[in-house]
Amino acid sequence: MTIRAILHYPDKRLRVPGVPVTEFDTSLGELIDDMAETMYAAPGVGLAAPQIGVSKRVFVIDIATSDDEPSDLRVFVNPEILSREGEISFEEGCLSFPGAREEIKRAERVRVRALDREGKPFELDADGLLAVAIQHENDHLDGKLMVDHLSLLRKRLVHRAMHKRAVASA
Ligand code: GNR
Ligand code: NI
Repeated sequence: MTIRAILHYPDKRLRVPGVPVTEFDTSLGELIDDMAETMYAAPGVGLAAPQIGVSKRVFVIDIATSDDEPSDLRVFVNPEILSREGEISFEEGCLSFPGAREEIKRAERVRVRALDREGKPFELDADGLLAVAIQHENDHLDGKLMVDHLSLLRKRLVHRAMHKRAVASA
């Protein structure tokens, strides 16, 4: 397993929509293992393949963040959000926007259909942080980012903060 480099906004590869997975082979398994390792190392509650420069419809989530909770890795391949209900405002972070935290409105509950790493379909009802994370990761698969949910003012502020950070670390 390998920890992969996480792309930072405004890297253009974050805007490339993922293509559906068609082969459930060992290379998909390796990608998923690398994504999980990269997510845990960051650490983050989720990671989508486009964030490591792989334009495929795959994301991983583990919302068991505290040290005493057992880890609970969930893998979503070719996910589809079937329904959304309610509204929740949540302070989100994104590994592709280091240091940024922004209040974003999402559906409070979602029903999602996806394939697991073997290509077996499953459906899941989620609420709270899991529902927020599913919507956040699903956005990444469409090249959609946190800033796309913000007002023009907040978007500019985040853009400038990320630009400054990139210049400072160059
Ligand atoms: O680590 C992450 N935390 C987080 C917090 C609130 C809402 C969404 C997230 S996802 C983020 C990891 C990430 O960037 N996934 O794409
Ligand atoms: Ni993100």
